[in-house]
Amino acid sequence: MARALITGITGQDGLYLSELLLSKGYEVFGLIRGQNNPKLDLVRATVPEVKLLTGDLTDLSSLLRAMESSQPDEVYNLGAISFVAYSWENAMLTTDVTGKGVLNILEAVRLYSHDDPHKVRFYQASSSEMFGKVQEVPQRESTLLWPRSPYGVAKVFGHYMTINYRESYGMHASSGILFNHESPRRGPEFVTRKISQAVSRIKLGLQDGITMGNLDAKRDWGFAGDYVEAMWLMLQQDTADDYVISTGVTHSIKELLDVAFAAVGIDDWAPYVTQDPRFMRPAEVELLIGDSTKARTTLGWEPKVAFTELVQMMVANDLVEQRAQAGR
Ligand code: GDR
Repeated sequence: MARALITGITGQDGLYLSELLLSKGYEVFGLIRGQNNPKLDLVRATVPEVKLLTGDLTDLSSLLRAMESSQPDEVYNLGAISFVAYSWENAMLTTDVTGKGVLNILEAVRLYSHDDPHKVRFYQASSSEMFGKVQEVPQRESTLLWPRSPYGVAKVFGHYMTINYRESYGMHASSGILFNHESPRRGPEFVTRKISQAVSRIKLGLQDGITMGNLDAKRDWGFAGDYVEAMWLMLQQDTADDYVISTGVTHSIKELLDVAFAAVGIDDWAPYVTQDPRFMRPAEVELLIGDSTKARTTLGWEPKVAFTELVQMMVANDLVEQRAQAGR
């Protein structure tokens, strides 16, 4: 039975990846941070078969212990402080976790597999945020990175450190440059879920409107369930490499609002939406659109859920959730 260790088990990707690996017969271990982590119950309820280990990406000794207890064949580093807007307010913490945390886990994998650099296959969750002020459209693996946030800078560090460990130590370390990926499990601070929750509450008469930031930014949004499949495929290749994972289609926040409000029968969302500088960022990533040709040809991967279906899925889920909460 293959064994996998996942950091960031409490996030949407950690949960979807756990389900995928469990369905393939893996024994799955999840690294969980802190005392009384508020998401512990969610993980236990969603994927009860996952064995949880205590550890923190900023604490190398805890990562070494996690490696020893799980003896993994594959390590997926999904753990990060992942909310871009927050990273300006907590740049150093973001650097420690999202950046230096990658070095810590790479080092734990290297020390654990000192007798055979191929003993463990490693996946790093890199991000389209690394493209920032885009230098090429669409963005591909070779596009120059120009991050626009402390989060993006930290991800660039992790990305190159992964490549460096691959080149220096011959480790099977791959980096997935994943464009935005969403699901009903997405945290409510991210724009898709913020909108799907608000739209559902507006429809149910629980909320009057929604306050937004920049409505002109464009993102390449896919479904998280499709994207974790790409992570797994990367680690099944003979050679480690870097891959862009994206749909190749971009939409603005305004278009996101169009689809989300239309899903509850509201054609004109203008009366419900206001903007506030509070939700604007000091530097914005205006346009993301990924070219995932390499992943499609080499991994045989392709996204299955398109933008409209994704947004409708999220709104449908939130309508049920919000209705249930309101009834309580
Ligand atoms: P992003 O996701 O920063 O792309 O990073 P997010 O959903 O937070 O923002 C997307 C775009 O929406 C604009 N926006 C708003 N965003 C939020 N959160 N709230 C608002 O009210 C709002 N109004 C407009 C933003 O300015 C931005 O342009 C996500 C994260 O998951 C990262 O961890 C990951 O690496 C990348 O996707 C790929």
